[in-house]
Order: sequence, then structure tokens, then C-alpha cells
Amino acid sequence: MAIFTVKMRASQQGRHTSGAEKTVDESRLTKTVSALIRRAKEHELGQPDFINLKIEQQNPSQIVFLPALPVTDRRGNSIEETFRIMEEELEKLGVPQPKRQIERLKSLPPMRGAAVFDIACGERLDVPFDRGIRVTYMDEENAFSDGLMRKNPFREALVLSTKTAAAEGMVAELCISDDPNYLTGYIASAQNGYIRLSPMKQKGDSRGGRIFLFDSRKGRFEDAVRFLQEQPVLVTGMPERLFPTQDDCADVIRTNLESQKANGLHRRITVIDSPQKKKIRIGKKKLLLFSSNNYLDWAMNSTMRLKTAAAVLKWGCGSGGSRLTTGTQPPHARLEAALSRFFETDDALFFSTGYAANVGILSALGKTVDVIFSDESNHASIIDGCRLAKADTVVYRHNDPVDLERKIRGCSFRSGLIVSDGVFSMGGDIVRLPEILTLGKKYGLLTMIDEAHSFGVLGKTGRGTAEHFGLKENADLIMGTLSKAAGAEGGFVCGSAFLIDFLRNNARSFIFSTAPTPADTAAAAAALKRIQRHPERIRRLQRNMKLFEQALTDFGFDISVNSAVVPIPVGDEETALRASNRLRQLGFWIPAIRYPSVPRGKAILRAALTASHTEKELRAAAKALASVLIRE
Ligand code: WAQ
Ligand code: MG
Repeated sequence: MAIFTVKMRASQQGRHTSGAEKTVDESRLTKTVSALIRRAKEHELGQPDFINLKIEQQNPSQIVFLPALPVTDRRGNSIEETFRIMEEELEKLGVPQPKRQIERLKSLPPMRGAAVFDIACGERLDVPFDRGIRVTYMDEENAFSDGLMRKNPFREALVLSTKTAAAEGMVAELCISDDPNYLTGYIASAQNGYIRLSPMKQKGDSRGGRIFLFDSRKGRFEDAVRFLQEQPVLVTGMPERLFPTQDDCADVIRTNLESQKANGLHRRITVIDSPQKKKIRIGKKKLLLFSSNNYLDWAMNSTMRLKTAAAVLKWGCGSGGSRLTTGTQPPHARLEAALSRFFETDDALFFSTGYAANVGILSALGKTVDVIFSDESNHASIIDGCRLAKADTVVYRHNDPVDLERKIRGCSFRSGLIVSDGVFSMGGDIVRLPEILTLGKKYGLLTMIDEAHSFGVLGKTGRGTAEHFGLKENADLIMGTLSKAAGAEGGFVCGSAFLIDFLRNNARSFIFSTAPTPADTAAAAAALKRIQRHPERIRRLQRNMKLFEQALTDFGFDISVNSAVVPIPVGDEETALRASNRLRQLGFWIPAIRYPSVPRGKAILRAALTASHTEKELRAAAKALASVLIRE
């Protein structure tokens, strides 16, 4: 069968982003090419705007097969110690002036290839000096199965060093990776094999390089270069242990965590030592809570607690199974009936959480419709649902029906869905529902609104965005949660019979998750009943929104309050954290919200209101915000 070498080089605005080569037989050529394109596109240095693919047929009889160098690992306790090991290994090979050679390795400028030094006279052989010698036309024999083809530096370095060591006159190769997160290097030689050395540098250091130590008394440099640059080589007998060590994996994860810390994006959990009410205690410190989604302040409501406790006594703690098998009990059925009555739909489905609801609904619908149009500021649970969907996701500009319509018109599809938050969880602003519903009708798209922050908050009777706008019709799917305003737990979706039946049969977070507990279900039902019986509580929350807006204005802010979520823009992550800490000292719990909840560099303080806050408390919070933000 014919054998081909495929070379890929990718760049972005002229800057090299990734490169790789593979030598495979014809049967694997197409898959290899697509894997290389994927590799080019997924490189962390960025999306390439130029991908160069070169495919050359090889003459099989010209291919040289070389057994992989044997591999040993040597780990130093410090970078200095690792370099001493390298020095010792150079001595074993009889290389003159080992310290000098290591200095050469350390002081290399960034280059695409390797610098070659003649150990007979100490001179550098490759010219011009800025490029180095690039070893190419090499691969593992049978390298590519059908699987993943991410860069594995060890694999690739072993192939390269096996070929290099086979060049006439080559004595040793020294290498340090130029990847800032990869701290490993090696010394390789035909005589002593491939010796992995770690650590060779500090994390974050992008310096690295390769030098070849050549002996001009043992071979001709020109021949070696021709061999390294032109001779096709396949490496046989690659070691079993081609996979990373657990230390390597731990390094990757630790590095990620470190960079989150360095960028002010690391979070720690705060334990609140008192129940979910507006006045909380953290340790000994008493604080006024301005960050709870418990908007109607019912999490500690005594009627709800009694109903929940009664359900636990009657039905027990766990539900025992998923809803479709053994987990459905009368509380579940009653709650779903009550929800569909409340939203005047045929049917409803109850999930363990709002997150589970969105992921389940969107991944299920996205299995059958072609496209999902999603607001760019939608909640993470919607984004995750779209990611799991097979449908394409088209993201439109935040709350921008003009952009949405342009995108709809620019797409070709048979069926689709528009999904939006009702109240945006970070911006606190309200979806332009009338326009969304009109576009849904006009283009035959299903509509879905996530009422997580609007159910129990907006509309005269807490029915959310449609009621807020005084609309008779509503979205096809009304999704919401009982864990916020309602003070209980669990997500839901209401809609027409066929849609809910479809979701019951296809939403995987519903099917493959244990049913919500009887306690959660009873609490949710009790909360829904309270919402119906106590519209004055909702009006009180709405009054607090107006009072808070007025207070903010009085203290010098220009912020409109549209819902119980009030973002105070800050920008810089560290500044937001500092401001939040100072508010905490002043007795207010108003957390800083950072990436990934909001875009990088757009950190906010997110104040959340409850129906229980008094006018005095709202004004005190506005004043404290002004003292830490405006007077800074
Ligand atoms: N030929 C010659 N030199 C090259 C080539 C090549 N094909 N590719 C890279 N270099 C040079 C270039 O100067 C780079 O800056 C330097 O080598 C390092 O390249 O776990 O990842 O691709 O055992 O960063 C070694 C340890 C990993 C692997 C080496 O090299 C292990 C590595 P990198
Ligand atoms: Mg590299």
C-alpha cells in the first residue's frame, strides 16, 4: 500500500500556532488529514487563519525503520539538580566541557530548529544561526489509529531523538520544551538512550530549545543534515509507557488552578452560619444579606417548613429511583399538575434543579430541531444544554431582536428554537419578550423563556415576563425554578402536552437522575401555593426594587433596577473583590461576580433584593456601595 507523509503548519496573522507531521499508509490518509486539521484548529495559541497541508507519497523501499531509543526517567529535586544530572550524563558520554554545552542550551534564542555544535572544535555548524536544523520525515510506525491526535510531547520527542541519534557523527542531543507548562526535557544518545529529565525550568517560562552535539571526526555534517531533513524514518517498538504519568496530569491541573489564582478568578466557599434570611451570620460577624435568590424570603417560612417536614414524615427522605422507574410519588404528580394550572399549560415536568432542567430540555429538543438561537447572555445552564445538543447553536447579541432576526434569516433550517433568560441572571434586565414571540411566530420557531429570576418576581401575580408585559400569549416552553423567589428547590418546565411528553421521554437529566426528594417536592408545592395566596409579597418585592433604584440615584449611581437582581458595574476583578470585602466589613454581603459568570474585565457587584428588606436597609446598602465605589 502507498505510504504518505502529511505535514501540517498553521498560523494566525503570520505567527506560527501549530505544526505536526504524520507518515501513514493510504488507508489512513483521509482520517489523518482531518485529525491534523482539527489539531490545527484546536491549538491553544489560537484559531489559525492559514493552514498549510502538504501530502507527499513516499517510496516504501526508501523508508528506514529504527527501533525507539530506550527510555529512562531522572527527576531532580530542583532545577539545578536536574541540570547536574544532565551534566553527569554528558560526562558519561565523554562530551568535553559539559557545563559549556548546558550553557549553550540555556542561552538559545527562540528558534524553529536545533543548533548544532561540533564537539571536536567547539564551533557552531548550522548556518544561518536563526533557524537551526529541523528534523523532519519521521513518525512512529502505525502511529495513527482512529483516535485522538493531540500533541504528546514525549511521543514526538522520542521519535525525533531516535532519528537524530541515528545520524552519523551525532553524539548527543539536549532538549528543553518551549511550552511554558511543560517542564520536562531530555538528553538523548545512541549510546545511552533517551533520558527524561524533570524539572528543567519554572512554570510559565516559555524558553526552551534543542542542541545537537556532533563530532566532525566521526561523520560529515552535510550527510547528517541530509539524513535529518530528508530521510523518511519510521520508529518501531515505541515503549508501552507512551502515556503521561500521573505527575504530568497533576501538573496540567495544578497549572490551571494557579493561573486562576493569579488572575483573581479563584473562588473559595463561604459558610454562612445562619439560616437563609436577610440577616445572616458568618462566624461572629453579622451581615445584611444582599445576595440571595431567596427573593420572597420564604426559605425559612414556617408554613413551608411544616409542610416539608410533614412530607418527610409521611414519604421519607429519598425518592428511591428516577422518575420514570420507581421515583414518582403523589407529591410529584400533584406539583406538576399545580404548575401547569398556574401557567395555564397542558402539562409540566419537575426536575431536581433549574440547571438540570435547562440541560435536559435543550439537549433533548436539540436532538430533533436543526438550530437553537440563544441570547449571548443566557445562563450557563442554557449554554451547557446547547453544547450537548446536536442542533447548531446560533448566538445572537444580547436582547437584540434585530440581530436575532438577521441571524434567523441568514440560516437555512427546517425547525428551530429561540431560547432566552426572562430576567438575565447577571444583568438583571428583562427579555424583550413581545419581539421574541413575534419572531417565533413569523419564522415558525419554538420559543423558550427561562423564568428563573422572574417567576415570583415579575408580573402582578408573579407569573413572570409575559405577565410583566401584559401579554395574553406566552412562550411555548416556560421554564423556571422553585429554588429562587419561591424559597424551595427544583426546576420545572411547562408547555403543551406533546412537548412535555417529548421531554419526559427524552430529557436525560430527567430520565437518568433520581427523582427530587419528597421534601423538595412538598416544599416546592407549598411555595407555589404561597405565591398564589400572597401576591402582596410580590408587590412588596417590586416596591423594594423602586426604593432601591431611588436610593442608588440619591447616592450618586446611575443604575436602573428592573428586577431583584441589581448589578453594580466595577470592571477589574481585583477591584470588585476589594470592594466586596470592604462592604463586608461595613456589614453588607454583596458579592463580586467574576469571569466566567460575566466576561473577563467586566466584574460586577451583584446586589439581590428580597421582599423583607426595609427601606432603611436598602438605603444603608446604597450608601455603603457609594462609600466603597464612588469615593474610591
Ligand atoms: N527539529 C529540530 N528542532 C526542533 C524541532 C524539529 N523538528 N521541533 C522543535 N525544535 C526545537 C525548537 O527550537 C523548539 O523551540 C525546541 O526544539 C523545543 O521544541 O516528556 O516539547 O516542541 O519526555 O517544545 C521534551 C520532553 C519535549 C518530552 C520537547 O519540544 C518528554 C518539546 P518543543
Ligand atoms: Mg513547543
